[in-house]
Amino acid sequence: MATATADRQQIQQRLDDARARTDEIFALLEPEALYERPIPERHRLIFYLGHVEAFDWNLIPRGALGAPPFDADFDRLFAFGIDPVGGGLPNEPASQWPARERVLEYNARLRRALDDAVSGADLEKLDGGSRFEVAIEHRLMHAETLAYLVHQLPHTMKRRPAGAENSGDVSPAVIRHVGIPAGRATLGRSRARGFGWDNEFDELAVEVPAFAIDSHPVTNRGWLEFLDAGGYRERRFWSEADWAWRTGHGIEHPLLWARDGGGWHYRGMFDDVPLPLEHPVYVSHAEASAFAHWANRALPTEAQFHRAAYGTPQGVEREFPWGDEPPAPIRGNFDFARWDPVPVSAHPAGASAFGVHDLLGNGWEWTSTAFAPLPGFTPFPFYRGYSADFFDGKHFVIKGGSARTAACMLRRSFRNWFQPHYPYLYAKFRLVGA
Ligand code: AVJ
Ligand code: FE
Repeated sequence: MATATADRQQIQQRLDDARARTDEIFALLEPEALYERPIPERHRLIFYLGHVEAFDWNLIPRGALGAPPFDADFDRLFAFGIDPVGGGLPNEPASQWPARERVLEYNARLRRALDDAVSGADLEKLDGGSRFEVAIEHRLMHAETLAYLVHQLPHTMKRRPAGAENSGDVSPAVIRHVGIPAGRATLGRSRARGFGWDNEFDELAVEVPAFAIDSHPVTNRGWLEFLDAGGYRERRFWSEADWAWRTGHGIEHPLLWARDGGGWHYRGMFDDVPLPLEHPVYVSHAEASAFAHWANRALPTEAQFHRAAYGTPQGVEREFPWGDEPPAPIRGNFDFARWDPVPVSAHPAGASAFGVHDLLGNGWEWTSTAFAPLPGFTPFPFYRGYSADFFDGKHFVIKGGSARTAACMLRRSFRNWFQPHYPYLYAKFRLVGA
């Protein structure tokens, strides 16, 4: 009984912390910015303001405890986000969305009602607490996806929090090809190990043949070489679909690069700075694949990423690249540490047993693996489409995490995915092959 109360208090605390993370993002915005649509494939920002609350209500009080709708119209309006495949972009006018004040009021009342409803509830009814984990991690994922949406707004629409300066450059990292001997990589998660999303189950051991992988991800400096070699102009480096995307959208450089008289700049969250050459380059899967063709190498598979990150010369596998200790700031640029990347060599204490750096944090890493279920996949009965809607061969697995990824989602089994022509997320890459 006492433990149940302690568990619930701890869960309430984690929910409150997650709420503070989404509140923090909205607090950056000038009020009118809420009606902007910074990314054509996503909703206007006002949607997300209501979404993280409506989702929680639909999932917990309404979905598990028999509560009525909180506000039937808003509960439905804010229920689900979008990820259109192959066109079909939203184009409704901003005036179609409710006023900011009404959404803020819905949110404040909903949070109070939700906290009341769950305070006396039986954890059994909440699928042993899984629904809380889903609510908390769903919100934390939105704290990250909101960050890259807000990243696209002009600097004049946001207020810079204290301590958000961009990090300066350091001496160039020496990028080596690290040889990884053949061995086992354990993907996924066993059901005995506690909460994971549907796509993390079951555990799957894969024998990975020997391969070589870069010690660090590709930097802005490395990308300049590709660009200067005509990387965006040479048809032969690109697959047919990727070339159509590149030419159709007139893409000639990474999304966050801007040319400005004197040279290249990086468009940071709050300001523009001369291109930081030692930072990882953030690019789409299509651009990363073209770079790999140019270099005569390849993107790692999901299993190769695991092997390089969690394998050891002794054969045991570890929980994190650096060992089994939980994530801490010296290990990498994650858990909301910053708003922008840092040099790829900034966290030697985060290197894997094989000496591979910057694997967790500082940008997710693209793999060549299409997002698909592991054997034993079962959708959550209360959220059937979370992963299953995206097993379409049109999304690729990303691993690792960014500066805006919460520590709880740095677990080894966590899998994330995006379309290859979606350049907005904080994603870097590294190459494998001789
Ligand atoms: C798992 C990050 C790809 O943002 O589309 C949020 C997470 N799903 N609400 C996304 C998600 C539903 C999802 N990703
Ligand atoms: Fe969502």
